[in-house]
Amino acid sequence: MVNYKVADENLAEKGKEALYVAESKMPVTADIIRERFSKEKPLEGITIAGCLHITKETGILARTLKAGGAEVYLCGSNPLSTQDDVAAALVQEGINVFAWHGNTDEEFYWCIRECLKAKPNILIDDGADMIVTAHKEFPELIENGTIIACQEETTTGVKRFKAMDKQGKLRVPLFPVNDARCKNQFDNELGTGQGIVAAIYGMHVLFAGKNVVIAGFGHCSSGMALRARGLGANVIVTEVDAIKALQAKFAGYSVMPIEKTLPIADIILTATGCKHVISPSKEMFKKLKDGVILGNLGHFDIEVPTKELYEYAKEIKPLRQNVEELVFPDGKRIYLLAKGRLANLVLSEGHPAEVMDMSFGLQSLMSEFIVKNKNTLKPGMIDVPVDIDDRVGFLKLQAMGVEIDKLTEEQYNYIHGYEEGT
Ligand code: RBV
Repeated sequence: MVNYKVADENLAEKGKEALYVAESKMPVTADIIRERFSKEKPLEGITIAGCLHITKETGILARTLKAGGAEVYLCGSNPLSTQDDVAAALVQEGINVFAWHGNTDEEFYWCIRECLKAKPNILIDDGADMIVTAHKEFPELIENGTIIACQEETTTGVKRFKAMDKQGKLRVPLFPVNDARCKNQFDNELGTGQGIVAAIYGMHVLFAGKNVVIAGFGHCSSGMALRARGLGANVIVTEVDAIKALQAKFAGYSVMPIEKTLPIADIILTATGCKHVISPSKEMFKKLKDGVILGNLGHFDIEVPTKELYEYAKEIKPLRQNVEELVFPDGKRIYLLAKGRLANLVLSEGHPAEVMDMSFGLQSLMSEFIVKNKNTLKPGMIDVPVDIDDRVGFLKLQAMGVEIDKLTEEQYNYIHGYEEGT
């Protein structure tokens, strides 16, 4: 029996088409790993719950985990990122899905709880909400060993787990899959980087000649700065980290405090993982330029102070799908993308399948790793093994038909030795 609650089961046919498109762009997850999983069934008897964006790419991951023998439960990791057609198609395939576009905070957590009620053995989270809920509301799943280990997909989630671990509150083995090279150097840099087109989808705006402020210069935001520059924008980077600020400066960007950018910014896009990148005060809001586009590509909707902007605005006009015009008391207008939520997922379809292939290839192999090593895993943060990270890299190259060199024995010894010098 499939357990589910989705928006509309009749959307399944459309969802299947979306999944079909993603299949052909995800050869590592959909072909190479799935083929082996189908034969070896490494996840037989295991229930996996994923709190992930319900997109066609996540659908491909679910298919691969199921092919490996797992019972799969899914709920959305953001109220606005669920693609209702994909959710409906997955239900038809026997994936248990609790997700619909536009659910309320209360419904969002209801969906998480429905997944946890299935007593999952592995949790794959994106943003930490499901695993934190398991700690708070389903402690027995941790105490009685039902949950073997967990996997985290995104930077913000990893940040939360590091804080939990430091305070001694993380009670499960936690693999920060986000931090693997095959994830953060591709999905974050290229996927979020290309996500700046959300501003184009939202407002059909020309980047060339615009002052585009990119808040942050980590893996995600540095990718965004590069793409914005490629479109001809005058890119200004804001940072709090000295080294990242220097990297931005030497990459040729202007660097300045966010406050100084407000009167000149045409577009402000955030991906810092922090809150209140624009300080939530009337004084700051008054500095914003008339017509500025504000968008967030970080995990939570508090980077741009959404709530305070709504409170300050005297009028909120829905303008286009998931874009609102906020009219300030002085008549100034600003354009808010995606209600301050991840514009790269809400206004477009999320990160393209080609990069999600690597992230979800890693997630698939990590679930297998957890099952194989279930008797030795201890609570706390555990890095993704380097050989699994490397393997995904090799598989991606193989799928793309790219060959690379191999070290000779002589070269290997040289690289690992110290005696040869001048
Ligand atoms: N992300 N998933 C998709 N197409 O399913 N797109 C982006 C997709 C993930 C990405 O890995 C990132 O770390 C996270 O969403 C942010 O919530």
